[in-house]
Amino acid sequence: MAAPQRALVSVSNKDGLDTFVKGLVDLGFEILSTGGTRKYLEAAGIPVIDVTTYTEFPEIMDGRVKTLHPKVHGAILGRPTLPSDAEAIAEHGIVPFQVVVCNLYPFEQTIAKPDVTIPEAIEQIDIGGPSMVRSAAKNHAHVAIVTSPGQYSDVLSRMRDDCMDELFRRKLAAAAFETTATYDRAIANYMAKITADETPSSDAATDPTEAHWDESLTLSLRLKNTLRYGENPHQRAAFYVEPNAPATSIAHAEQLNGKELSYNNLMDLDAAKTIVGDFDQPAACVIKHNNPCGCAQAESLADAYENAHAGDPVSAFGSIVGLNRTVDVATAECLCEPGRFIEAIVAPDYEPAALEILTTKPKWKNNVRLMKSVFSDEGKGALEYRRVSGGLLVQDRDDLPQSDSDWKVVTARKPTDAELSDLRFAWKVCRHVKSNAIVFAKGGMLLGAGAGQMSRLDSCFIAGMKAGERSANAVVASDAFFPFRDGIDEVQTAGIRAVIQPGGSRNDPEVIAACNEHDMAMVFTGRRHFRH
Ligand code: 93A
Repeated sequence: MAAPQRALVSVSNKDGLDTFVKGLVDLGFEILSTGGTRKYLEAAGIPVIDVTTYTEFPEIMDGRVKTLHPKVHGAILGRPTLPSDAEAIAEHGIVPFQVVVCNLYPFEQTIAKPDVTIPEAIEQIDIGGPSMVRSAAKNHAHVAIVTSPGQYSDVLSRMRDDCMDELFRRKLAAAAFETTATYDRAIANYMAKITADETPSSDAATDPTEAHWDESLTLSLRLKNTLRYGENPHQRAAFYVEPNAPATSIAHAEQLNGKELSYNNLMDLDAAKTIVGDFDQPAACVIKHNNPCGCAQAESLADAYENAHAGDPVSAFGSIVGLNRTVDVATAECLCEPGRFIEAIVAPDYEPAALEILTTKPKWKNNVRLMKSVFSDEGKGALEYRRVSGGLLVQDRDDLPQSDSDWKVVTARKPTDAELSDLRFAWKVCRHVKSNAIVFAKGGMLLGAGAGQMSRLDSCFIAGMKAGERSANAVVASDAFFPFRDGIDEVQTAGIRAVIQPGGSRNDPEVIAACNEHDMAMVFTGRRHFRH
């Protein structure tokens, strides 16, 4: 008599399992299962053989060893058409599986829990599951490996129609290896993270030249959702997220109102959040095309937003707004003043009354995207990736804090207290503006930014043009050194009284002399903040 068709079923996620396994039984399969899966299937009225009955070996060590047995792996890896394998199969009482259905312990869901302990996380590292998945994927010439409930209906209909061919099994195998690779990546990331958390900070490499870079880099990203389109309507787009992305990341932001997020929204929300996240005081920024056209810090969030909007009210039309405090009613009312048009907002939270305003006003209801996102330093210092043709550029994020004590006044005149406080503000904003970046500021408010110009002098013109008459007695920040005195002369004409920049040009003496001539104060920070 021919050996029965057998399926091994061992899953953590039981979604859709009963219907699928009933389908297998109807096709004549005998089902073997591990403890929890067997109980679930029996409760659904499906006859199951416990895998321990077949192996004649019990589950031991709290289930750590359930399927790690030669009779299981022999039944998955064996090639019944190969005489030597067929001999081993017969000799050891092995009954081959034609189908393996397995999904793994929920490791990622476990580590996503805020209060998870390391032993709890370790216990959720599945060993037997990936071993079966890899065995079955390797032997896809003989075995179909099913790793996701999303595959059930396709697998079943192919079996019913008798078209479970080797090509399809190979596709299933490819998906299976993808699953185990992603799973292992998540474990490796978690282990690296908990190890780094426990490493004394003095041991941590802060200088990128001292960092240890792996010889090869595997990024495992998971599709979160497809997007309507990319930067432009003719570009396809999707949002892939890192399995271990911190809770502070834009990937974990919660949408409370509004239309579906677009590719550009996500880019700008990320930029908005990053900028206001740098401020301790209540702060707001207004983003257009990934650059701040307005940014301010103030005593209250509403004032910060008003000043950020006032920075460049014309450009603010159709903007993305970042706020670093819970949105209160006063701020909500400023946000939806008539004539203003906001695409999306990101903030740590919204007071219920503020949310009520922002989700019920005409033009706001179901329209303006309101994002709630965790603000904290977690996730700072992460790596940054940039695709170029044929490769990936990887660098530390430009978010190391810098203290004023490294700064040097290089001019005869020292900045006044008010100028110094504006210089601090301007320097914070400047690193978030595309190079060449020139930022004019006064009173904790961005007055004008020259962004993304190919010449620093052009950025100076633009910042001055945007600030207009408000630049009288304002300060300027420049993301990199002034290569010539022309930039200084230009901002002086606009009314600037103090300058902050990294310094380090061969022409520093000429630039310092220009400032002294104009009785301007200048600070060198020693750190450049290009942003391309
Ligand atoms: O603890 S394990 O690493 N050791 C094993 O031998 C083993 N065999 C299956 N994990 C093992 N599994 C996993 O158990 C499967 O990947 C599946 O996720 C889960 C199903 O267990 P149960 O049927 O008892 O709920």
